[in-house]
Amino acid sequence: MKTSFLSCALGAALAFAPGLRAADSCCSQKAPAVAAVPACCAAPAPEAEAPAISDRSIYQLDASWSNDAGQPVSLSAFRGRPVVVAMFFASCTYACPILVDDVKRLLHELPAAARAKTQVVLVSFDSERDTPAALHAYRERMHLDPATWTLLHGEAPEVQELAMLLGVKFKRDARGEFSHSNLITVLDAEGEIVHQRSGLQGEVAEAARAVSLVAR
Ligand SMILES: [Cu+2]
Repeated sequence: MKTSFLSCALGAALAFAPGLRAADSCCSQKAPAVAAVPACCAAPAPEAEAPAISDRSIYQLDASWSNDAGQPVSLSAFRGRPVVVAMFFASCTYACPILVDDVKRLLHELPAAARAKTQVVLVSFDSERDTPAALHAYRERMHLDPATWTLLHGEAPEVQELAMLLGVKFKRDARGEFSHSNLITVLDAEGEIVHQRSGLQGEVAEAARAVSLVAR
């Protein structure tokens, strides 16, 4: 499933790619046929920039997250590889451990080469309790290999925004627990949604196929 969700303004801004800029004023007039290159134009051209992030990509979010080592992480750091994203909270005793297990099964179904390229990003709903230290304890408890799994803490507005873009619904109850969707999302190398799997347990083959296609 692909979803177009970011604002037209962002899309419009991206239309003005750096490569399409008018030449600098000092270079825009027609030079005399035999004139030397003006000093302002003699410098080597800057290195080609990475292509602009598409308006369908969640990597347009410029929010800053913290990983379970307390280091700042932006989602666009995962650009260039298949990414499996799920939202969860560490003190969940029912659905989230099953969801994490589903992602483990998905990874297990991947060919080794695809698995080596794939990153799993778990983002917590629980901005209050899921500090980097709490996420680190969760990593240990659930045996989540740091080479593959990134656990992210964010502030409530960023968590809301990401949940909205992924189509994840969540609600905190009076006891501080969350009821939530159980959604595994596969992102392509550009951060666009290529597959979503809803529910717990059951088949993960289709999601694994989607990851494998991105990993090619
Ligand atoms: Cu849960």
